[in-house]
Amino acid sequence: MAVRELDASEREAALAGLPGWSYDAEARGIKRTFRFADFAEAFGFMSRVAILAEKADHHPEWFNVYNRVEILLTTHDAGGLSERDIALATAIDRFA
Ligand code: HBI
Repeated sequence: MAVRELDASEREAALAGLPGWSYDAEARGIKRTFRFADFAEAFGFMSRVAILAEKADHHPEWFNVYNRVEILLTTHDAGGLSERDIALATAIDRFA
């Protein structure tokens, strides 16, 4: 099924259910920063996200330094924010 970019109203509605995430117009995606007790916790979180991403065939753009993980979700195939990003963010929030 072709994936498409969400329009502004769809984006607003989706973000209402994703507290902690914000839309980055330049990156055309949603971003959230997570902070953990230490690097080991941060990396454990990244390992769990990696498994989700593989299962969803949808992968984050992310940055990690010590206990901080910054995640950007955007859909390259759609050229912006899509349902796939919302679904992955929702799954990530379940165990963040
Ligand atoms: N991950 N974020 C993101 N965006 C994509 O478009 C994407 C992906 N992971 C895999 C994927 N697309 C594949 O479906 C295509 O590369 C075939």
